[in-house]
Amino acid sequence: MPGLTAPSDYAEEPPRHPALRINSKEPFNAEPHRSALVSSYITPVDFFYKRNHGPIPKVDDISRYSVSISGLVNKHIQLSMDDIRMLPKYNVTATLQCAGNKRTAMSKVRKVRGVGWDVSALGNATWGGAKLSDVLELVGIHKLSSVTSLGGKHVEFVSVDRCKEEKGGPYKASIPLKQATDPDADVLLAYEMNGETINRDHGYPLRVVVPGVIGARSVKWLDSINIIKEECQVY
Ligand SMILES: Nc1nc2c(c(=O)[nH]1)N[C@H]1C(S)=C(S)[C@@H](COP(=O)(O)O)O[C@H]1N2
Ligand SMILES: [Mo]
Repeated sequence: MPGLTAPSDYAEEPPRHPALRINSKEPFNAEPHRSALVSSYITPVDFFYKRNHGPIPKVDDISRYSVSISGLVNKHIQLSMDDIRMLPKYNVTATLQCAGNKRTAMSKVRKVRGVGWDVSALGNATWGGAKLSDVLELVGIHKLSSVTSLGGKHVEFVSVDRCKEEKGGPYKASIPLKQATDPDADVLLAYEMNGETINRDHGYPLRVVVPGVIGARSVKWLDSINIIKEECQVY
């Protein structure tokens, strides 16, 4: 994995704001106090919830970083950060919410498994980056496609972080090709958050942002994109 590596322990985690309520230290899962969410329309990066499944990946050399695109598509490519920055840049203001938000309250009714979130596992940010629909055109997939000529119907995003849930395998998730190739769906490969370079906790150097669906689809530290037939089956 050129340029992007996943540490095997928590020795090199980034600094975090001390006011966050920590629900799990390793992996780091934390949310702000609810007052931080209502005090501004855009959630400041420091107070944006952090949801991780393993140690935070590191970029050793940004010039070696690239994202590969392959799978059920005729053309396979590798894109550097410069290639991605060369595409038209969009700023999309979108809310991310973890599917586990309010789990602590739900557990009072009936026991649910997972990180015990209060009510603030969500945030609203302005994400800056390239549209996935433009990126997929580089491998010959047209806008508003629901299937590729090789039978690909889903777009899978793969990272490098090691997840307990995946027996140490990398985090991944997919969305339908139709959504990925719809310019109006605003799916981004984002390198900025609130006007600044996205930080390590939120996916530096590049993350997916899929507006309108659970946060789990917005894969951080993007390593590769696969065009696949069936929706990704990971946890
Ligand atoms: N590579 C990777 N991407 C990931 C995750 C992860 O653990 N690893 N967590 C997901 C989940 S469950 C959520 S809710 C969001 C959280 O994004 P944030 O930490 O930027 O708030 O990222 C998603 N993307
Ligand atoms: Mo999540």
